[in-house]
Amino acid sequence: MNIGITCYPTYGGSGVVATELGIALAERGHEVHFVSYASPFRLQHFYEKVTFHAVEQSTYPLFDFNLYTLALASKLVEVAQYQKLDILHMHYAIPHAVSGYLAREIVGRKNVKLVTTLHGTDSTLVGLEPSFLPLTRFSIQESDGVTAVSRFLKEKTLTSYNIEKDIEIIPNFINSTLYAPSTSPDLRNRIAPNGEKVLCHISNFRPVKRVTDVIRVFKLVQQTFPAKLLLVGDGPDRLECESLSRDLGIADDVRFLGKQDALVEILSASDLFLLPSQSESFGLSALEAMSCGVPVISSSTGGIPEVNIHAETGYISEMGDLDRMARYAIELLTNESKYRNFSTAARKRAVEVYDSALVVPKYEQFYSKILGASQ
Ligand code: GMT
Repeated sequence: MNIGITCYPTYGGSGVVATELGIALAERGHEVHFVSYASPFRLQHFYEKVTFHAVEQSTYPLFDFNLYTLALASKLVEVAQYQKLDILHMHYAIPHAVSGYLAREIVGRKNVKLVTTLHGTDSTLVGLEPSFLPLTRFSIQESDGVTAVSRFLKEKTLTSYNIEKDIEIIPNFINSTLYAPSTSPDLRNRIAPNGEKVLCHISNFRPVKRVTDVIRVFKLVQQTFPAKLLLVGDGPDRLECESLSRDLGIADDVRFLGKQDALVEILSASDLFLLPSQSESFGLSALEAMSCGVPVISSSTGGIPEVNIHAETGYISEMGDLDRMARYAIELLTNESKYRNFSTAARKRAVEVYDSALVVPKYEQFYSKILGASQ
């Protein structure tokens, strides 16, 4: 198949999943064309069957605003026509599904099919804002196929937009060969030279991630035994988090690492992953941690409980119940055999349920179904 993929090229779960999907599809023999304003950050190597097409954004004195949605639609038309695309696969509905809709209408419904994958806030938050709601609803309804990354997201979408649409659940996935526990003690010794426990959190530091909860839970844990906290990523809440860790007197034990590519090394040097989000359709970072054998302490929001199984791969608490999260963290980190069982179960679940070799074929089957439906 010839597949066009549009995603956000920056750090973020939807871009990661879209890029890894494109790479995996290319490795399985498909022609993949990424179309976006910049090359996806995860696309770091040369792949025979992968091409990137940049969306040019023209400036014109009359336009005080950005016309990316339209420029993307035009580029999708060009790529679909010249590369003979079968599928336009839009990741994150806003504004991609709208551009995809325009492109498909121009190229012709018989010539190319539109698939939209909902990732989270595109459907549950931003998409519901009055300025976007009619378009989000319309583009979901008008897509030839829609997938959601969790059962939670599917159900939330159907009820929020009051639509009847077949939405296929295709969960996020991981390359569990790449995301595997690595045994190098070097990094760990540098992070925790006195054998301290290491807690970790990775996100884009947006308010929905509640990174300040991570810091407060860490403070409670640290009152029981020496520990270090690794915070990976960057975003609007980072400054507040830095000053909170100073105010709580724990700044020396909290390391803000910023955006990092070496996630496997960092996760493998960690004992526990914290994800106390207010909203999370899936929680790809939790899956990355699990694949590296790191149990997860998370909130119960959204699709997280579909990924992190309570009392098996980690623990789940009500969002904001910091005492409970800290109690769970302490319980796991002070009971060696329980910890080992949780770590093994986390890795096992990542490999047996979410490995890319199991999930990528579900997208291929979905594309075939959509293409078959039109013949
Ligand atoms: O929806 C977002 O907040 C952005 C998006 C992203 O690009 O990181 O995150 C969502 O998609 C990820 C990949 O499918 C999921 O793992 C995240 O849970 C989801 N975020 C939210 O629902 C808040």
